[in-house]
Amino acid sequence: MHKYAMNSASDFMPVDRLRAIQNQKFLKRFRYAYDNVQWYRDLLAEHNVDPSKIQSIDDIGKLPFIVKTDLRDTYPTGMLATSMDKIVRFHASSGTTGKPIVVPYTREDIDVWTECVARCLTMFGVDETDVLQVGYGYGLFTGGLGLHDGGERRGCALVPASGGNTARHLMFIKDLGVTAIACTPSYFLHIIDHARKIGYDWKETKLRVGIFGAEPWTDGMRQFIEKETGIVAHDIYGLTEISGPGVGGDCSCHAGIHIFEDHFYPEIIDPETLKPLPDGEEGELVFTTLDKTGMPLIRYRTRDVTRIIPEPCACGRTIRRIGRISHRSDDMMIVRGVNVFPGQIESVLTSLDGGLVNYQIHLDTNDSGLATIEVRFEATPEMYDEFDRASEKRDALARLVAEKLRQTVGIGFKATVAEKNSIPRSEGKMQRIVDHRKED
Ligand code: DLL
Repeated sequence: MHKYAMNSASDFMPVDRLRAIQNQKFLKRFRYAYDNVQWYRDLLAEHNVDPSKIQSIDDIGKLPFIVKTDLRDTYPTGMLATSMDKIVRFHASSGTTGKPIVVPYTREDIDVWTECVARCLTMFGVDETDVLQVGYGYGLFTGGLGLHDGGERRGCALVPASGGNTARHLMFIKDLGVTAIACTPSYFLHIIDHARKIGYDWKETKLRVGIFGAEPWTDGMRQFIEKETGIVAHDIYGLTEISGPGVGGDCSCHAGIHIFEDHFYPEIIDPETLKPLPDGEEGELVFTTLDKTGMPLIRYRTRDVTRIIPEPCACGRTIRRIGRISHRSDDMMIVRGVNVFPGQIESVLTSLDGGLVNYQIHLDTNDSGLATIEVRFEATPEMYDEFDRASEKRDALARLVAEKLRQTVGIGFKATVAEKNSIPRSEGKMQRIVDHRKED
């Protein structure tokens, strides 16, 4: 029996009990980090924090934040809180620049993580009767092994397909009677695209659940996926620093992501003033790990932008929800003084007749030094006749999209209908923004 046997009862515990557990775990974990990580002691000294003044979780606001660059600066193991013989695995998150963030896991850390993924699967209605195909990459990325371990704990039959080889994904879904698939939403769109090309009939499969995360995606994308394939699409959230997938997920109400608060304590802060914001207000998500022994993190700034949803969920779970991650603060583009988010652009594209299209956002500067933003998107056959490239329909479609974007965002856009299959597909996380201003 695992110490953290899959225990969905924790999702439903009385709120008072949950808060008491959080308080008790927080005090223990804070003390543990202080006692075992020299870097953390130095951080508190730098901020003149007397650890004896931290007497309950209500004092958390007195503590400084830990940010991504701290983890890079202490690469590879400067925040390790235990001896190396207790570490059983490393994962790493790929930074686009500089050193990756390396996260060491103890046996207990893997156990909590696995339990949380299994709790997510329960929430998605997946159990031992299911065949789960994992299309997240296996390796340093947490997606593959995280879903794999959690799926095994839930008792599923695992198909560890990893990312890529789209034709084989489709073949196994049919031939192995796969009922649930886990991969990035952008990779699943690619799978759908391929399925269309080969005349694949989703009705001939047993697939009924999709487990999508690791990158922002919209309700429009969910509707498209569900309509196209007949499955129910669930959202799974997580980040390497905190443990990996399964920090939270959405229940069948699809009204936000339940956070496994008995292991990860969430706060929302104003990223400018760094002050905590009340439930309901949007800001940056901050986590404190309540159980981690390898690399505990107290008040870690995720850069993900969302809000805590104060209302109880109709499913009866008492663990709180956050709104879907609309974007990362790093993904916010400032164009001619206006804040622009990829999600706004995606919602315009998903509102078009004819379904969802692959797209990319290109930022540049024109000859007069003015910032420009171009949305390149591939049209579906329903949108215009792809064989008639010079058609007025194509130009009209581009004009329509540019106008809708201008109305939604409030600045002028260039919209271009791209050649079919000219926008790169991704087997993992899709890079939506290409910033040519950074190329010189
Ligand atoms: O992406 C862990 C993961 C794997 C989550 C598989 C879900 C499924 P990282 O590579 O460290 O870890 O990236 C974490 O991805 O801070 C968010 O910005 C983004 N992200 C993760 N899940 C979601 C989601 C994994 N469901 C970063 N919606 C996070 C929106 C997400 N963004």
